[in-house]
Amino acid sequence: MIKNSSIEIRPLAGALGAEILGADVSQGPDEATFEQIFAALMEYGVLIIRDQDLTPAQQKAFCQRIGDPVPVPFVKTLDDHPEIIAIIKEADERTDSVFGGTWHTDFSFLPAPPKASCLYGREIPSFGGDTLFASMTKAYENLSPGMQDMLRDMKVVHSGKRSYGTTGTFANKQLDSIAVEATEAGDEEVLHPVVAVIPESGKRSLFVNDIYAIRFENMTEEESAPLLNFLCGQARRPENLCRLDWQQGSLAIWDNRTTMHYAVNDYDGQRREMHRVTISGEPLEGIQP
Ligand SMILES: O=C(O)CCC(=O)C(=O)O
Ligand SMILES: [Fe+2]
Repeated sequence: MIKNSSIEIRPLAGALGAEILGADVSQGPDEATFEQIFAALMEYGVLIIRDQDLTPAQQKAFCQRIGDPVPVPFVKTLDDHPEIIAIIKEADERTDSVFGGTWHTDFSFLPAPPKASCLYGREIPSFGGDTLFASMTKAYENLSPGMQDMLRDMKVVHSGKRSYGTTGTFANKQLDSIAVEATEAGDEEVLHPVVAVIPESGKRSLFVNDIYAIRFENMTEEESAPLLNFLCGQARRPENLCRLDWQQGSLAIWDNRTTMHYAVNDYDGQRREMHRVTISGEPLEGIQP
């Protein structure tokens, strides 16, 4: 039998990511094991915990130890579990983009962006369907001192408008297996620091992503695009990524303030089903003067 006290942490790549073996999440890991997992999450940014067998209630109970689930905006949740989004692609579904198939940070357009997300693999294709992650702390560290200084006091507008707004992707096109609403609330904008300071670690993280970071404060989208594209492009460099190779029963958790991610749509003909719980966070603080 797997013991909670003997977890093994194996780094997955140079920039971020670790695999956790030997944990039993269904039973609720003891406090010392939970602390080890949480410390690993802060250190590695994304964890994949292998070999779990979880009911929705067990997944939620584990997530609750990290924080309260976020009331889910725009995306339909499970009838019995309003905290859980079922991310499904059917075997006969053909789309040019899947849910999460653009580089993003979950719900970064909320005034208090989620602290973490927790995704459980219920049905995994025999190949394909990986998720890519980028380290936004390493992306920041690798910028020149001049660029870091320039970004230091800048703010960036985030909005879900390109996806969930009145003219967003989901206003025109629905996915087959996930119901998504596009509404005026989707057009709302919030301001975040470009460089967020993570309370648990003091690390600095570049808080931009390809889809929800719209423009810098007091600038137009057109003016902002070159620098936003540069910053996201630096984050997407292969050296700054890790790739989660899902297996049945894998449970991933990521720090949503220090990473962005991308669901790879390369498994047409195979069914994939995941359950996501998103965990609430605090409004982000920038670098203090
Ligand atoms: O399906 C995936 O691999 C990831 C989807 C996604 O973006 C998410 O769960 O937040
Ligand atoms: Fe996501």
